[in-house]
Amino acid sequence: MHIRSCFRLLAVIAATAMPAQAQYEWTSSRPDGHAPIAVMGDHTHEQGEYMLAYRYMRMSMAGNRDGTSEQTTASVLDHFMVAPLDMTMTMHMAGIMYAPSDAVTLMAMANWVDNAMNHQTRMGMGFAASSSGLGDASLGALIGLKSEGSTRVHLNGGLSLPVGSIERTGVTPMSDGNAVQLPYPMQLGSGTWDVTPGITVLGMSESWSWGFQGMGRLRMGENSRGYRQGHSAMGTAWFALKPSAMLSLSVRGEGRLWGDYSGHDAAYMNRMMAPTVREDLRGGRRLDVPLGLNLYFPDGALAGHRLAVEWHMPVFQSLHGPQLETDWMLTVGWQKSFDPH
Ligand SMILES: [Cu+2]
Repeated sequence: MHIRSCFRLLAVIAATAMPAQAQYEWTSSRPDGHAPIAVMGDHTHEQGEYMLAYRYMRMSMAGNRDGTSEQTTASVLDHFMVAPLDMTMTMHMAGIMYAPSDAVTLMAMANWVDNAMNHQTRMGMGFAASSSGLGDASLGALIGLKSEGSTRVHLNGGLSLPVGSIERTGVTPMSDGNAVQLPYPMQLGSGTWDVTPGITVLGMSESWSWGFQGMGRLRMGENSRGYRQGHSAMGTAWFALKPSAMLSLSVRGEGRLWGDYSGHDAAYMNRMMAPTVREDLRGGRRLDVPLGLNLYFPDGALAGHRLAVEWHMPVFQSLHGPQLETDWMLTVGWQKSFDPH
C-alpha cells in the first residue's frame, strides 16, 4: 500500500472514531475569554476591532518586613530616624486596544496614581505624606503566534514611557518647613524607558479555561535624578470556571521578583533617615493567589460590556527590608469591545 493512502485510511479511521471530539475553538466572547482583570495584555483582537478599558486598583501595605519576618516599628527606629507605618496606593488605569490585523493588536495605557504614606519618627511623632498625578504610560503590541484551535499563543512587546513625575516633594517634621524630595516609593514614575517583553498562552474548553503569562520589565539607563529602579519579572497561571454564559470564577497564582535600585538620588543625604530612601532596601519577591470574577453580557442593553473584579492575597513575601509589606490588592475593571463589522 502506498504511504499516502495509508495516511488517508488512518485519517478516515480517526475521524470515525472521534466524531464528537471536534476541537473547541477559543473565543473571547465569553466571560473567561478575558483573563482575570489584573492580568494585562492577555488577549488579542480581530482585525478592525478596538476595545476601551478602565481599571481601578488599590493596594494596601502595612507593617514592615525584613526577609520573611515582620519587624516592629521600634526595631525599624533602632536603625532609622523615621519608620514607614503604612502606605495605600490607588491607580486609575485607562486603556485602549486596537487590532490593525488579525496577527497584531496594539495597546496603549495611561495611569493616574494616588499615594499616601504614614510615618513615625524616633521622637514618637506621626506624619503623613502624599503624592498624586500621572504615572508612567505604556505602549504595547501583541503578536499572535497561534490563532486557531482551543489554545492561543501570543508574544507581548511593550514600552513604558517615563511620564510619571520623579520630582515629588513634601514637608516632613525634619525639613524645617521646606518641601523636600519625597522618598523613592512616593514617586509616581520610574523616570526610565522600560521594555516589557512577555509571552501569553491561553486554553479553553466548553466550560473552563486556563492561561499562563510570563513578563519581564527591563529598565533602560538611568533617570534624570541619577538612579534606576530594579528590573522585575512576573509569572502567572490561572484557571477559570464558567458556570454560565455571563459569569466565570478564577483562581490564579502570581509570582513576582523585583530588584533593588541602582545609582542614588543625591537629595537623600542621610542613609539613616528612613529605609524608603535606601536603594538596597527596595527589592523583593512575592507569591499571590488572586481570586477573581468576570461578568460578560452576551446580549441585552449591556451587550458586549464586561465587568470584573480580582482580589490578591499574598501567601509569601520576602523583602530586602525593612520594607512595607503588601497586605492585599484589589482590581476592579470595565471593558468594552467594538467591532466595526
Ligand atoms: Cu482587549
